[in-house]
Amino acid sequence: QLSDVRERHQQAAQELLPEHTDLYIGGEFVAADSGETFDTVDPTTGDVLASVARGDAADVDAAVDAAWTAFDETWSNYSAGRRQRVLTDIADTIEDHVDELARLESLDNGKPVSEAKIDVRGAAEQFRYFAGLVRENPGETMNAGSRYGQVIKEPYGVVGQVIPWNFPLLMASWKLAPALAGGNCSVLKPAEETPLSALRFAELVDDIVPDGVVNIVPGYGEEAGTAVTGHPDVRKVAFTGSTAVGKQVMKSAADTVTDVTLELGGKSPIVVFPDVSVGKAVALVKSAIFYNTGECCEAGSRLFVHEDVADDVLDGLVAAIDDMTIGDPLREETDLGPKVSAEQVDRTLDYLEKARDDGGQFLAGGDRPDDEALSAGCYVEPTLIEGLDHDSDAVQEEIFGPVLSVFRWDDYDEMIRLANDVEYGLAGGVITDDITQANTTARDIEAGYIWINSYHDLVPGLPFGGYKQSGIGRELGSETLDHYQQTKTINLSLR
Ligand code: TXE
Repeated sequence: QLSDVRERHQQAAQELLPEHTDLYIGGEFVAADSGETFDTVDPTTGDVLASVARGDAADVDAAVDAAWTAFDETWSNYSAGRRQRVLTDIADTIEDHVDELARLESLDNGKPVSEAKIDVRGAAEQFRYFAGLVRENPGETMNAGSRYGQVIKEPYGVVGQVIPWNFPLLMASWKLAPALAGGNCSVLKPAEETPLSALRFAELVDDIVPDGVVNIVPGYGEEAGTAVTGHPDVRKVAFTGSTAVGKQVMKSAADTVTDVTLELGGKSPIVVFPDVSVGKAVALVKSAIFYNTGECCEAGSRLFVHEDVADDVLDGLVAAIDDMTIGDPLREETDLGPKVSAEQVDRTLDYLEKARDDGGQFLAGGDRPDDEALSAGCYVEPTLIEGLDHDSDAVQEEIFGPVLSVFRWDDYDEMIRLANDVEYGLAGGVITDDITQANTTARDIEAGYIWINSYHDLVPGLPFGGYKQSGIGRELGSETLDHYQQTKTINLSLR
């Protein structure tokens, strides 16, 4: 019943909403300079969850100032050990609030709470991993003839970070942990669809993090986002979002020759070989595309299944879709929640319409679910489409929804040619028990991250990022620290 869902969400909102929905600048919660706010909406019910301060360029200026003050007066004077302690304390605090943060994330984003818990634990892990790297920053020394060289790493000072709505707290942690570990202060803009977990995070770490080291400025992309990424006093920009906006961010950074890392869209292939059990293939493909309602940059959204097992795998997928619990994301048993916004639903449905026009056959889904309890929410059915040309829009472009395009193959070289025939190169999946084949295919796919016999399994320590138009730079690995530090060479003459 929709009325039950509404009641559950209203109660949860009362319990979970952060006390402060203002900007977090210099350790204080403050209204936007303009006094404006914007609404963040619960995608399950369509109800407004909260009005949040709408930051713009004036607020970003204030946040950048606060961040430089914190850098100059506090953070740059902290020893590595003290910084490490801050990151560890953040990790502990997040872990102490897993359930609360997961439910808040689920309210604001619509993701199933079981998946939100994985995000929140992942956020804590991220801070813990980079806490470990804080002290491993040895630099180099060199005897270079008549000179003695020191190569040291220094922080940029203030970095600007803009994140999307699909993994709000996790993305904040992917950005903040390496920035802080590298010795920087941050101005972070959460997505306008999902500002709440970042604000709750600010409340939780307020006593741990020195004032101004972390600043959170919610707002719209064209107002607060451009102000962060184009700010002349921001020395490094990190952006996660659409490829279209990533290109704009890169262009605006050119004006100030600011270092940029980008984590952008994807259209990742997942390849099934005929040797594997159908059950294993179905479980992995299902997770690759439907996890987080398909709102994953790495989602396995193009399935290449070998002809010999194709019928069985597709039948298995249709049955697995039938078994999925689509519903209230706050319930533990829910497998698929709503998409983040009505705009995202329209975008997905537009692609489904195009796929229909292009002759796609829908093996499952293809519309909003026909269910009264879901009628107010941003739901889209899990969808399987076969028979599309590989160059059709629904196959080439990132849909970012629960939509899988299916291709059968028996010619390996042709399959690899198609797998690589997109402008993206973020990730890929290979499902086979033949280890040699798996490694060969992993090398043949043009992408920054390949899973063999798993998917979405991201861990701190293993770098994640894209080839081609999926991005520049890496997150999660130790090399991320390099993106947040600059190299200084000191050449001492011994003459
Ligand atoms: O993304 P945007 P949207 C893809 C996905 C999705 C599509 C559109 O295909 O359907 O993008 O989503 C901020 N300068 N991804 O419109 O606009 C914005 O406020 C600076 C993939 O939500 O890229 C938000 O904080 N910032 C992706 C963030 O950028 C700007 C995750 C992302 O929003 C800005 C999200 C500007 N000019 C969407 N314009 C992934 N890689 O995981 C917007 N923003």
